[in-house]
Amino acid sequence: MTFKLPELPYAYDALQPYMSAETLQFHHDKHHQAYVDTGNKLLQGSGLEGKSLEEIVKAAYANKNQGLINNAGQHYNHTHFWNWMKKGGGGNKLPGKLEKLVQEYGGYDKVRADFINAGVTQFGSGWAWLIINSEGKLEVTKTPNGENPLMYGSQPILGCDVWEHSYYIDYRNARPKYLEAWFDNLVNWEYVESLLEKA
Ligand code: MN3
Repeated sequence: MTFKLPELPYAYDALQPYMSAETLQFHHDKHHQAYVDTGNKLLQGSGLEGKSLEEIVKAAYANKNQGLINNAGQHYNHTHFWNWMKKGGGGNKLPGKLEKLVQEYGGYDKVRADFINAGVTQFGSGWAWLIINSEGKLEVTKTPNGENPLMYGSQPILGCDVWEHSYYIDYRNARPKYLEAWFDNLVNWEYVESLLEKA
């Protein structure tokens, strides 16, 4: 495959005041575009050209191809990240399958607290995640830089970008405030549920 920058599924200003148009313009048009462009260069001659994005991400990690771990990983992460947000998102009304897994985990408040804590405690750049582990249970994890849970054999169903480029314009250094606002006001739980169907 050739990586291609997807369109945002909403207008640049749709997520205000929780994420500004300026942040989305830089984050989508500049940062994600750079991962796509660099990823396409690195894909040439890698032997992975015909594979799906998910297969490329897993193979990059297995082969210790650091360039593709970074850039294919970030292309996967951001392609989902735009869909993990929506105007009027967040809140504790969850679709059915997800609600069941959340209750098994210990409830919405525990998921929220653990997810925010994962993002706050990821040292430097990276991501906070909700994943489905190999036993089919919900788990909260975090990964550094461009890595993601696919590389470790789990299915990500929700991820939040905690690189500074995702929040510095709107929140400066206040990563906890960003994570709380993101979880409470932006998460697209229907998209999370749609990934569960595939997990
Ligand atoms: Mn990012």
